[in-house]
Parts: sequence; C-alpha cells; structure tokens
Amino acid sequence: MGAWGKRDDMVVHRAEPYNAEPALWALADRPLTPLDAFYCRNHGPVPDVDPESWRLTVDGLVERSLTLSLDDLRAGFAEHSLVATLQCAGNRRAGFMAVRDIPGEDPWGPGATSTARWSGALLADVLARAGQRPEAAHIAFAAPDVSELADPPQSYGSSIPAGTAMTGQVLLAWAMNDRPLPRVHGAPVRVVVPGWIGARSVKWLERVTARREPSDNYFQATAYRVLPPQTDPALAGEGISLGPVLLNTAILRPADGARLTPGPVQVAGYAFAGEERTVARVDVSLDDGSSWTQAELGEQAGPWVWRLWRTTVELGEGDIIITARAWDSAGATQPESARHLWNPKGYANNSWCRVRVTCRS
Ligand code: MTE
Ligand code: MO
Repeated sequence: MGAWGKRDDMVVHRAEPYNAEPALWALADRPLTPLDAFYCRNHGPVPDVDPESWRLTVDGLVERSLTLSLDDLRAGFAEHSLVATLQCAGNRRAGFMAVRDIPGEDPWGPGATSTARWSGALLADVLARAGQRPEAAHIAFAAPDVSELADPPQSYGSSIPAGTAMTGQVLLAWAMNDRPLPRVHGAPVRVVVPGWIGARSVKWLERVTARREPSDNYFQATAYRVLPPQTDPALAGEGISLGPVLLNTAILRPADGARLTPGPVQVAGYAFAGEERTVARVDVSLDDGSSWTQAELGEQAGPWVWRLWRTTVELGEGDIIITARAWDSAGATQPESARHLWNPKGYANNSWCRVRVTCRS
C-alpha cells in the first residue's frame, strides 16, 4: 500500500506535500471511487487535527458567532448525504504542458477527478443557526495547513457566493463513502461544494466567515484564476475566478500509448458537467472529429455526479488517435484544442480528450 492508505499504483506528482492521482483504469467502471484511489491535492503538509479539541468557528456578518465541537455539529444538525464528483481545476493540465510548459505546477492527467458519497451537516443549516445577515454576500472558509507555494506562505482558504452556500447542497462533511473522513481528505470536517472546482471544498475546516467580499486568501484572490496567456501568474485579483466546473470528459480505457491488436476494443471514460447541468451525450471519433459515434451512457446519479460511459470501436492496423467529447443538458460541448485554452496556471483544460494507441496483429 502507498502513502496515506492509497493504492501503490497512484501517480504521485509530489510526495511532500502529497499530491497524487489514481491510475486511470482504477477510476473506470466504478460510480464511486474507492477511498484508496481517490485523488489527493494538497498545498501544504497534511495537518493532524485532534477531533476532541477541534472547534469550528462561525463568525463575521452573523447575528451570533458560534463555536461548535464535533459533537455539537453531529448531534445538533441533521445529517445529509449526497454523491458528488470532486474535480481539481488543474485536472488535465498535462495537456496544456504539452503545448507550452507551466513552471512550478504539476502535470496532472484526467485523474484529478473522483466521486464519493459525502455525509455531514448542511452549511445552510449552520449559517441559519448563526443568523447570516443580508449584507453577507460571500462565505469564506479557513484551514490551518500552511502552503509554502503562496508568497508569503499562507494557510489555505477560499470562499463561495452566499447564494451558493444557501442552495442546501454544500456540506460540512465528516464521512466519505460511509466511512469516517480520512485525514488526508480533511478530517475531522471538510467543505464539499458540489459542482464547483475542488479548490473551494476546504479540508480541515476551522472557520466559516460571512463577508461582504470574497476571501482575500491567496488561493481565492490570486490562484485558481484563468489569466490571459501573456500574464504574470503572481498578480492578485487578475483574471477570471473559477467557480463552477466546466463540462469535461476523459478516456480512462484504453490507456494512452497502449499497444493493442486490431479488432473490437472497448473505450470507457467519464464525463462531468459541473454545477446543475448534466451530461447529455458523449461522442467518440477515430478520425479527429470528422465523424463521431455515440457512447452508451451510464447512470446520471445526480446533478453533481460524473457520468460513466463506454462504447466498442473497431480498430484497424496502425497508429490511431481515439477522441472523445461530451455535450451537456444545455446543448454546450467542449472546445477542440488545448492550444486555444492554454493559460499561465494551467486551469480548466476541457478540450477534447485524446489517447494514442498502436494496433499491430
Ligand atoms: N483544503 C485545504 N485546507 N488545503 C488544500 O491544499 N486543496 C484543495 C481542496 N481543499 C486544499 C483544500 C484543492 S485544490 C482540491 S482539488 C481539493 O481540496 C482536493 O481534495 P482531495 O485531496 O480530498 O481530493
Ligand atoms: Mo484543486
């Protein structure tokens, strides 16, 4: 077994802080990602939070500040469960780095995406108890883990608009796949913002603050923004702040670079629409998009959940590129090339997904 109870075939981008994605076939065909395969994205050392002494502070633009122990949270609020896919904004950054290098960032494949069943209290219920004031436009989250990647080093935080916080879908989760939340995934309590980039789902949550403005934390104000191609990524407040996940798809099988024999081959993957949209169709092409066939879609287990898909294609002799793209319930589809989406921090690569295979009899 690898570090943090993960499978030993994880693709480890960094050991410290631990950043790893599963081998893609470990994601295939499974609606819920097992805990030992779920990707991990950490900006600093993983804290060891004692659940007994842990307290959650709820403050800012509220009528009454709250200090809640884990027992207060678990016993004082109804437990809700939902299935949600978590996707890092850096998912598929490797596709950008093949276009132009992105110094200091890791070359994530499509495995920075995983799905779990999360259980915990509704953020909306906790905010209602505190009495959120009408002028609170944003809800900020703060955690104790300190990142040396931020300049100057800073503890992790983010925020979401108050409207999103009140949707009744944002969880303060203490369980993952019906097991206690693992330490590396944010124990004792983390935020889960379904359909939004993973960066907003703050782990080892310590503080929830109602504010007029978005969080000024580095990871909200500076990082996780789509900048124009020629911009310096260190400029705070520049660029487009990422929120809802963009429609995306990945081929999980066959693997990129696979050697196969000619004949029928099963192609399988995931597609994820983000926010309230669902995956309506997935197309697969063997001729770079001149013609497409439709994949068979698995269950859409809810609006914030990926949709697994598969199809069988007939492969001839030679080097073949298999391409996939998804369409969502609003009729939107994915852009064709990573080259046109490239941005300095390498976020939100949702271009058509391609794997190259070689077929020889
Ligand atoms: N929360 C804290 N406290 N520290 C972090 O480094 N990383 C964020 C988010 N929450 C992070 C965090 C990012 S960028 C992502 S994609 C998700 O956690 C990853 O969650 P996971 O490691 O449970 O998969
Ligand atoms: Mo992320």
